[in-house]
Amino acid sequence: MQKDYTSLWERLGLNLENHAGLLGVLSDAYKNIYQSQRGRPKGMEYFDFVISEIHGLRVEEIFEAKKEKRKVVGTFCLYVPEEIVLAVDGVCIGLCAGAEVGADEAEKFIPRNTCALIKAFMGFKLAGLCPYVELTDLLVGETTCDGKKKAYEIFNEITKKVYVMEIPNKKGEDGKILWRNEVRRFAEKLEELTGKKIDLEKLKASSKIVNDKRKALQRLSFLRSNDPAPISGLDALLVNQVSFYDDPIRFTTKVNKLCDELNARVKAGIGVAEKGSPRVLISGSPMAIPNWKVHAIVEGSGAMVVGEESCVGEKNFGTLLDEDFSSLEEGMQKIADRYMTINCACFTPNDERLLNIIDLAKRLKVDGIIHYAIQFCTPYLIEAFKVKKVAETMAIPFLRIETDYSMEDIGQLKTRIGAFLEIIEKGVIA
Ligand code: BJ8
Repeated sequence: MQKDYTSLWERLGLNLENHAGLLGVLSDAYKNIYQSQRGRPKGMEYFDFVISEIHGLRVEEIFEAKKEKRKVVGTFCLYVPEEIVLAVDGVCIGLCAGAEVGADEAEKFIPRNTCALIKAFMGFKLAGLCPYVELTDLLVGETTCDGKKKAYEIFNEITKKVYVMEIPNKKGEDGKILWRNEVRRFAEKLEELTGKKIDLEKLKASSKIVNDKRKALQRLSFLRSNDPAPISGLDALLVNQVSFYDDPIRFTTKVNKLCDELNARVKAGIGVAEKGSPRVLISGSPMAIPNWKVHAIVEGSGAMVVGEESCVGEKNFGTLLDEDFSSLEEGMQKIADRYMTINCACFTPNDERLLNIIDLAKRLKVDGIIHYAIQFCTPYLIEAFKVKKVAETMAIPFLRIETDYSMEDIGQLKTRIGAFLEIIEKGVIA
């Protein structure tokens, strides 16, 4: 029997009627997509529980943390350094959403042809459906794509708590200097917000927490290299999505426990699909909760998603922070340098992303690459052409998908993905 959180949601000013509708839709989608899978690892029970409590227990935990004077920082991009938020004893929450919610409300402020991810974070707030936004003390935006950059201006007019980090467009020495200064400025902003000073000890402790989380996610990624895959792409995607809002220490423990179980499965030759099933890498725009559409279609068609080259995936944990620093200044520098290794399509050039795709395709032994871009996401849509070339060079079948959060194109996507998997199985490159 689930706890009743109505009074908490009421205190946070949510639209209770619409919110109940949203949770109902989410719960149905989860049952259909997730709980219908066969052979799931036992360790996924924790993540099922997290989803069943998506606006419950974690919201309550953060509400309690605020009573203890901890500040809550909401983010929309992988570039925001979580280590610094934790170093001031803050709570860091990723706020990107993967559902078509509040679009009508959002379109009163931003154009219809804005990407679904931006529309969703605006829509969730405007429709009174996101308890996490209401709990935040600071919303951190960034100068990545044009859509986000401009939407944050409006989001600040609505919420009055947006702070924007400047992210360079190029990774040359000038860009790196700009970014290092931005990381320091962010640390000062958080010290001012919390009234707490960051010292070496705190930064070392928070760096370890975030690195341990990355290491656990790396373990999961490496286990997916096995054939048969010991976990479905859907389940692995969910773990990655939950990493953005769960308590980081608890999350790491649960992922490591899951990985122990997967390790045993690998040794026993147990998988979630037959050995030799087509293996697919998905690359492109991030997939926030509950954006499970493409994975569900691929795996429902008999293939396995074995990796995500995206911010909800490899870009989040692929590089560890060098924790070997002996001064605050050196620590900040190493943090800035570590985040500069994220290969977002907002950078030009962005060749490291292509090299990373080659590495991943080899390590995960993929039979096909699907490039996924959210409609109107210009950076990823354009970069897809380079990813296609990489796939051609490696003689790996490639499919480019452009979609949004609606379910209207499900039939069309099933047909295209089905045809793509046939190409893989016949060993013919289109
Ligand atoms: S580091 S990918 S999290 S910016 S989907 S809003 S790019 S139009 S999300 Fe991202 Fe940071 Fe880059 Fe990662 Fe714009 Fe594209 Fe929309 Fe996007």
